[in-house]
Amino acid sequence: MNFLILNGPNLNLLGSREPDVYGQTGYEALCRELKARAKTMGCHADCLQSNHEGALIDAIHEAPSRYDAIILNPGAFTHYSYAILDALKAVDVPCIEVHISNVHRREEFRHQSVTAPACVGQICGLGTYGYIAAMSYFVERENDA
Ligand code: CA2
Repeated sequence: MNFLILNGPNLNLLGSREPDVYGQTGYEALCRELKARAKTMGCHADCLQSNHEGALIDAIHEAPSRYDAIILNPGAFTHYSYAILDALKAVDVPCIEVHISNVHRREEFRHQSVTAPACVGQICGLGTYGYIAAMSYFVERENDA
């Protein structure tokens, strides 16, 4: 399977601040690890991070020609981007939403995801393992088909 691992605003800062919330792994190291884990599953993963809503939407629009599944951490766009919701609904590529932190233990505004209804499911609070769990789910689902 080919995975698109898409990360939204501020996730390029991983590892540099708030390690208690987001862990100590930097964004580049995370991508290296996720690509290596994809390989052990017999898959390929591309990582893309953007602080810009339109760039994330463009990547979602382009996904059908290249990817079997999207693993998306929309960052704070999770909580208010109807544009990302519409983009996910517009493409026929399954998506799992991942949050590194447990958003339900945090501020009230983080409890709602406007993007999750367009996803197969949502994983939160498992740290960066959430991205691996999402890949693993898609691989097992494919093997069951
Ligand atoms: O828990 C998650 O993965 C979030 O999607 C992260 C977003 C936040 O707005 C969501 O509510 C939950 C924020 C990412 C900010 O990442 C940083 C990483 C290191 C230092 C500063 C910010």
